[in-house]
Amino acid sequence: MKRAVGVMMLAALPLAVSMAWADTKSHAAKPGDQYMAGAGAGAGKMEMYQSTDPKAPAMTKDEFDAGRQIYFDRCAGCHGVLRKGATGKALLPDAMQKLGTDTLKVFTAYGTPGGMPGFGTSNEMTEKEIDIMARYIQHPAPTPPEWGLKEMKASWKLLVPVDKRPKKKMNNINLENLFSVTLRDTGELALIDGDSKKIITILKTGFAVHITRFSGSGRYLYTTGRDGLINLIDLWMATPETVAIIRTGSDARSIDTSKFKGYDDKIAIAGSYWPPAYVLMDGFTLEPKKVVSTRGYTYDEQEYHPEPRVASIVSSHIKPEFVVNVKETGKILLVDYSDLKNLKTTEIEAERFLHDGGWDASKRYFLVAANMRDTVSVVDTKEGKLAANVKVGVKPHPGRGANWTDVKYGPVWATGHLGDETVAVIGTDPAKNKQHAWKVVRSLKNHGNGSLFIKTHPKSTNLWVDAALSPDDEVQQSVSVFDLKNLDKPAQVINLAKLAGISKARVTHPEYNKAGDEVWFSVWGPKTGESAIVVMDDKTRKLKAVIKDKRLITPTGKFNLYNTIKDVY
Ligand code: DHE
Repeated sequence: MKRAVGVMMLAALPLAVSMAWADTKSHAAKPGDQYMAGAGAGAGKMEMYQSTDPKAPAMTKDEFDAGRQIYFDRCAGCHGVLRKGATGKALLPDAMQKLGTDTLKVFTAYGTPGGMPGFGTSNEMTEKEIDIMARYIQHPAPTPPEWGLKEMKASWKLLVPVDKRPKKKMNNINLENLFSVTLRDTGELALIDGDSKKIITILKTGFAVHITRFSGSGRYLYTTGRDGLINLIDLWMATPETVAIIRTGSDARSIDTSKFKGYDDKIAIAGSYWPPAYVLMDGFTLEPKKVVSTRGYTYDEQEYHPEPRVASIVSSHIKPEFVVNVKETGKILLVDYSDLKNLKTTEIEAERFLHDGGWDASKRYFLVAANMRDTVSVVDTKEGKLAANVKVGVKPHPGRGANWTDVKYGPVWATGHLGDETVAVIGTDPAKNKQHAWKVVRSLKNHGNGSLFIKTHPKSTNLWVDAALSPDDEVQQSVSVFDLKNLDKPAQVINLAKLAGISKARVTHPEYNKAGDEVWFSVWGPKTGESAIVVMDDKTRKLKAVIKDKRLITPTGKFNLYNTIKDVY
C-alpha cells in the first residue's frame, strides 16, 4: 500500500493547505470513490471532546483528531456523524471492538461486499491512516457542536444589501438558458452561457459544493457546500456575484426556495446533515428566521434517532410548501411556509433512508428514493398523504428522475439504480391509468450498475442514463440512450469520455438546455487531471460541442436555470 504524507498533520492545517494536500494526494485517484465520502471541512474542523473508553485501543490526541478529520471527509456521508448507520452500516464502539483493529483494517483497506469502497486499494488512505481509522471507530463517536440561530446569525454576511443591488438586469445573459456547474473539488461554481457555451464567471462557494437551485423569478441562485456554507448569487449584476452568505450547519446537502405564486424569491430553506435540522431564511438576504430540528423517532419502530439528516428538499408549485425528506426516520415533512410564526407541518410516514427525488409531470406527486430499502416513496402533496411505497431495484438513485408519457402505460417517472443494472419505470397517473399507477411497469436494462442520474425532456424522445459509479472504466465513461417510442429496443451505448478525448474520467449528470434539443454531461476527471462538459445533440445523438477549460476542474452537477425552476425533467 502506498504511503502518503503524514495525515496526523492534516487536522491541524488550515483549510487551504489541507485542500492543497488533498490536491496532490487523496483526490488524485478515482473521482467516483468520493461519492460515498463525507462531510468535508465543516464538522471535521471543529473542536470536539475525545472520550476515554478503557476497552478501546489507545490513541494520542493527534491521532484522534486525524481520525476525526478523515471520518468526516470519507465516512460520515454514509455512516452518519454519530455512526448510527444509513447508506453504510452502523459503526458503534461495542460492535467495532468485537471486530478488533486487524479486521477493521482489512475492511477499510479492501472494502466490503456490501459496497464499501476499499480506501487502501484506491490509494485514498495510507497504511497509517487505515490504522488510525481502525482504532478511531472503536472509540465512542465525538459529537460535533450544535448550531443554532445565534451561530447562524454570527456567520451571516449580507455583502450587498437589497437596496444596493441593480434595479434592472445589468447583463445580456440569456438567463433562462444559463447552466450552473458544480466544480466539486475546488469549491466553486462555473456559470456557463447555454447559448455560446462560454464560461461567464467562476464563483467561490462552500466546500465540495453540492447542488444549485434558483429563485422562482429566476434572479437569484442559491448553492450549498457540504460544509453548510450557502451562497446567494444575484444574476442581474453585470457579472453575477455573491450578495450574501451564511453557514447553516457543519454538514449539509440541500437548499431550495419558495415557488408558490406570490412567494417567488421570498423564502429560502436549507437542510443540514449536522446538526440534523432545516432552517427557513429570508430569500433576498439569507437572514435566518426559524430553525427546526429533525431529531425524533423512526417512522416504523418508533425508536429515538439522534441524527435524522435532512436529505432532498423540493418546493411545491401548487401550495406554499416545502417537501423535506428526513433520511434516518423515514419521514417526509410538508412544511407550510405561509406563516413562519405558526408553522404547520404534515408529517408523512414513508420509508427509511430517504435520499433524492423529483416531481411527476403533473407536479402533484413527489417521488423519492429510500435507497437502502430499495423503495421509491410517493407523496400526494395535494392530499398531504403517502400515495405508495413502490419496491424497485437495488439502491435507487434518481437525482430528480425522468418523466414521459409511455406509449403503453401513460405518464411515467423513472429511476436508475446504484446496485443493479435496471431502470425502474413507474406509472404516475392514478386518474386515467389507475391500473398502472405506483407500479413498476417496465424494467429497462442500463449498460451497467452504479447509475447516479437519468434525464429526459418533454420535447425529447430520448432517455439518457449514466453509470458513473460502475467499477468498470468503459461503463463509467458511457451512457445509455433509450428510444422512448420503442423501449423494447436495447439502448444505444455511447462512450462520452472518448468523444471528449479524455481517458480517465466518469461521465455523469445529464442536463437539458431550455429548448430540450441538447443534453449536457459532465466528464468528471480527477482534480489534477482533465475534465470537460460534453454537449450532445439530442435528436441525432451526435456530439455537438466539448467545453474544455483549465478552470473546469471536477465538474459534476449542472443545473439549467429554466428546467430547474420549472422542474422540467
Ligand atoms: Fe449528492 C443531490 C446527498 C454524494 C452529486 N445528494 C443530492 C441530494 C442529497 C445528496 C441529499 C438531494 C438534494 C436535493 O435535491 O435537495 N450525495 C449525497 C450524499 O450524502 C452522498 C452520498 C455522500 C456525501 O458525502 O456527500 C452524495 N453527490 C455525491 C457525489 O459524490 C456526487 C456524485 C458528486 C458531487 O458533486 O459531490 C453527488 N448529488 C449530486 C448532484 C445532485 C445531488 C449532482 C443533484 C441532482 C439533481 O439533478 O438535482
